[in-house]
Amino acid sequence: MTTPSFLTDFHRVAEIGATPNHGVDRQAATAEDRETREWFRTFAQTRGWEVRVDGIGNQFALVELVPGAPYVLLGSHLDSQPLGGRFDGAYGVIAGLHAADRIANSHAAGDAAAPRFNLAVVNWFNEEGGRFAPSIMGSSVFAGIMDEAEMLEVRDLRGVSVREALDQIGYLGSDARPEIAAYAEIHIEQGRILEREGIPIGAVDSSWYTQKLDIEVLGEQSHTGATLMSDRHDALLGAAKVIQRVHEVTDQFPPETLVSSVGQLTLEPNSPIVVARRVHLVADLRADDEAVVLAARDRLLADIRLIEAEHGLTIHARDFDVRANQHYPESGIRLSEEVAASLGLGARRIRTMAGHDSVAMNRIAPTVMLFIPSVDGVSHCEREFSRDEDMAAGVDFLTEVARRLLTG
Ligand code: HGY
Ligand code: MN
Ligand code: MN
Ligand code: MN
Repeated sequence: MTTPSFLTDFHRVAEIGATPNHGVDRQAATAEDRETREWFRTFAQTRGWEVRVDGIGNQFALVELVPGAPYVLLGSHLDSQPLGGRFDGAYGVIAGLHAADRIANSHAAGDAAAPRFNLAVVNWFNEEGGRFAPSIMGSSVFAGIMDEAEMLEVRDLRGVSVREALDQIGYLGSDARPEIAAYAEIHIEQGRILEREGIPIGAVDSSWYTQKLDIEVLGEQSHTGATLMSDRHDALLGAAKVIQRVHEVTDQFPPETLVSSVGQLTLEPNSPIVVARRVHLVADLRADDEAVVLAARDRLLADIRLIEAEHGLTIHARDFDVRANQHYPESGIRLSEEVAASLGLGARRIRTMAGHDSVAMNRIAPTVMLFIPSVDGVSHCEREFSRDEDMAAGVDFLTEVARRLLTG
């Protein structure tokens, strides 16, 4: 049973940055992001929990159960994609807060097994990477995978740095980071497997290899009417051919073994009668097998050289946001399977093609990653949806996982 307040809180947070078709737009360090952070802080402080903000804007709620002990950390991210879904990330943060609330209450009532650790909930900064690249930024800095000073200087397309943006919303913190004993994250699957098989819980065992290619196409600005075709060096035409090649290279691999898209493109000067001088685009390449991504990237780079020569362009391509395959610890998966049995909930092992903060945390602490079903498997869009009963079952599940991690 989950207290109705979980669903009330979930729907309350979904109103922050709400978009016309039931999505949200709460990009990192925007006013909408600040508003969810205020909600998170109020939830914790009304329960007497300590709240901290670290140097990259990660926000923590700390529930002290064993003075001086490390923390079992629950959480996910409240930032979203532009025109994103209201479940991605937010579900895991609100579920974490409610799991912590239930555990804190049972400890206060004296009817809980003696814990070895404290409990905390985190709202990671900039998991999505839509405004500031790379993604999974806050948890990667926390895990020591990315450098804090370097990430604070990353700038968005308008030239605003992470440092400036966090400062503007009052979340450029300096609090000490809690010591972590274990990490557990629950998230929507963002795929079709659990829904198709009618299984309420996924125990994530591995994540796909992913990387992005940051591509800059440089041509020559000219008049779309007065310039002879033989004199044109059209950056947008070159970019269009690069995008086409991304898909053609992907199609050279067995179906669904490699996934790719170009989702972001900026154009200069972007005028109807001016031949573009510069296009910036980002390609996202993912596969279960790292060798497939690397082979696809190499084919693409070779094709880019041909496009350069054919149109008299200069094209720069840079790997970034590279995330190696991750395998989650067997101990965590077995714990999830035991919890599923104790709650009478169906569960199955599942891989993730999407990246998550747990990919970073898995590098520094025993990590449990859990999924609930996504309706139609869609995400990163306003149509993203998960059912109340699946969300409620997930909160129950996460609470029981946290209880067991606390007694270690
Ligand atoms: O990269 C991802 O898949 C995540 O949504 N940031
Ligand atoms: Mn997410
Ligand atoms: Mn996402
Ligand atoms: Mn003119």
